[in-house]
Amino acid sequence: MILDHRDILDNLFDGVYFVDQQRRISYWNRAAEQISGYSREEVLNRPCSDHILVHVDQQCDNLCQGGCPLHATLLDGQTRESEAYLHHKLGHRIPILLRVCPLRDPSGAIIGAVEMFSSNSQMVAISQRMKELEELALVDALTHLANRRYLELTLDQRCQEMDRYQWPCGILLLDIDHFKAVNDGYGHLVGDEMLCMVAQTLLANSRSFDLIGRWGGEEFVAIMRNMGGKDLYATAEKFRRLVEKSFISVAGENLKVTLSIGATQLQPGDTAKSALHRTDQLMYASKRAGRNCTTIDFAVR
Ligand code: GH3
Ligand code: MG
Ligand code: MG
Repeated sequence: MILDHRDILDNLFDGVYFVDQQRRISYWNRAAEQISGYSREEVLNRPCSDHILVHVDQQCDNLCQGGCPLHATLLDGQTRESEAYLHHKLGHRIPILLRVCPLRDPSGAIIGAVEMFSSNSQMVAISQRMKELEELALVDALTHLANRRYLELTLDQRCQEMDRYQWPCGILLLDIDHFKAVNDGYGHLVGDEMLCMVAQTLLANSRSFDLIGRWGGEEFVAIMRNMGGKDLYATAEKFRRLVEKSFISVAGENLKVTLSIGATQLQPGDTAKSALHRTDQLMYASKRAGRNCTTIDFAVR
C-alpha cells in the first residue's frame, strides 16, 4: 500500500484497519482512533483480540471467541458484514456496522484482512454529516434532511457498490397519504409542520449509516445499507407504524397522517433511475391497495 492511499483512508468517516494472517494490526486509520478512542501507537502490531475492540454481536456474545469475522475471512476469503458493538477505550460499547474483506497478494493468496466499521451512534455521525452537507447545498431547507440531489448521488454510489461487491442495499419510497387534504383543511404552514414531523420520525428511527432524504413534495426516500428482504420490509413497516402513531397538535386537535411505502432491493445493473422507478411503482401499488401499507418486490420478500 502506498502512502497516498493511507492519506485517503485517514480522511474517511469509517474506521479502517488491516490485520495480517496472525490478526496483528498493521494499519489503523484516524476514524478508527476517533471511534474507538485507541491511538494508532496503542494498537499497531498487537493482535486485535488483545482486549482492544472485543466486538460483541447483537446477543452480546463475544465475537473473539469463535465468531470473529476477520478470522473467518482469513480462512475462506469471503467478504462479511454485520452489526456489532465495539469496546471503546473508556469502557463503553459503541454500535457499529462492520465489513470485513480479504487482502490478497498479486498471486491471489490471502495475506491479511481489512475491517471497515462505521459508528452507528446517531448523534455524532448524523450531526457531523449534516454540517458537511449543508455546506455543499445537499440539505432540504424545510425538513433539514438530505435533499434529492444528495439522495441521487448516494444511490449512484450504492449501485456501483452493488455491481462491484454485491453489497445489499434497500430502497424505500414513502409518500404521505392524502396530504393535499392537510394543506386544504389546515393551511400550508400546518402542512409544513407535518412534513417536518414525519421527517424527524423517520430520521430518529434510522441507523446512522442509512440515508433518509426528502425526494420532493410529500415524498421521502430511505437508502438502507446492508439490508434487504424481510429486514427491509420490517423496517418499512416500523416507519409506517411510527408515523401512524405520531401527530402534531393544531388548536387542540391531534393531526395525523399515514404513509404508502414502496420497498425494493438494489439489483445488479440497477441505476439510481431504474431503482427509483421500481420503488415508485411499488409505492403506487400501496396506494391502489388502500394506502397506509407497504409493498415490497416479490423478488426480495
Ligand atoms: P395521495 O394519497 O395520492 O398521495 O394524495 P396526496 O394528496 O398526498 O397527493 P398529491 O400529489 O395530490 O398532493 C401532494 C400535495 O403536497 C400537494 C402539494 O401542495 C403538497 N406539498 C408539496 N410540497 C409541499 C410543501 O413543501 N409544503 C406543503 N405544506 N405542502 C406541500
Ligand atoms: Mg406524492
Ligand atoms: Mg401523497
